[in-house]
Amino acid sequence: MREGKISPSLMCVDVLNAADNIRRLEKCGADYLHIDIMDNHFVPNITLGPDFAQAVRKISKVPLDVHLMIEKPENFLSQYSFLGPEDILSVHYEATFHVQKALAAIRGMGVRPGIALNPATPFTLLEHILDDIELVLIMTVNPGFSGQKLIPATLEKIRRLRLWLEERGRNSVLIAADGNVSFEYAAHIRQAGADLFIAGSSSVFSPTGSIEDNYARLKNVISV
Ligand code: S6P
Ligand code: MG
Repeated sequence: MREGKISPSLMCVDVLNAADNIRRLEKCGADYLHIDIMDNHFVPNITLGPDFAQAVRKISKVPLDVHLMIEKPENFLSQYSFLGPEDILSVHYEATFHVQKALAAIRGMGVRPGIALNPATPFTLLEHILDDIELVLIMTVNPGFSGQKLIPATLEKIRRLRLWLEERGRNSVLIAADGNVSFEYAAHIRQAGADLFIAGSSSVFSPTGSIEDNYARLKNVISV
């Protein structure tokens, strides 16, 4: 199994100490920084925006993993021109009629394209866009909010997706899990075959420990 990677979700940082939190995450060895962008249309909430993502880029060299939860993302990609070849930019399959066009445009920007799937969306829909993606972000909760409960069927979805990708010779495509990736669930998600763990209020930012202790604990869980 490949090494599991951690992408702390910056939606869960202490907002008034965001720069400090980011530096601490960098010292912990964070593999990516996950940035949730919402538009109050695709999901009923608003969180971070492209300016925040660009500001993070200025203070950190950690690759960014930008998760667009916005309708018609193809119309907003130019706001992410500061991203580079190590960064991931994910759009939702459900958010556009022109998903291949959006993914090809991300590739054209020199950024790694990712596709995000809501819990009810089957991964078999990816059959004809496998050349266009480097990551599948499986939502393990319905998108929009932190602090939700994982939907158990999504664990089986990850397991089957891993096999489905293998059958198609697409092992290089990464699988990310996003939503309630707790210390407990992370072990199951790892078993199912995920590569990237989006870590929010139920792990790295859990009030039960410091960022440093929580990060080390999660790393431990996914390193078995
Ligand atoms: C949710 C968003 C996620 C959250 C993450 C928070 O719409 O895409 O990235 O930030 O789920 O983690 P937790 O542990 O609070 O669910
Ligand atoms: Mg997210």
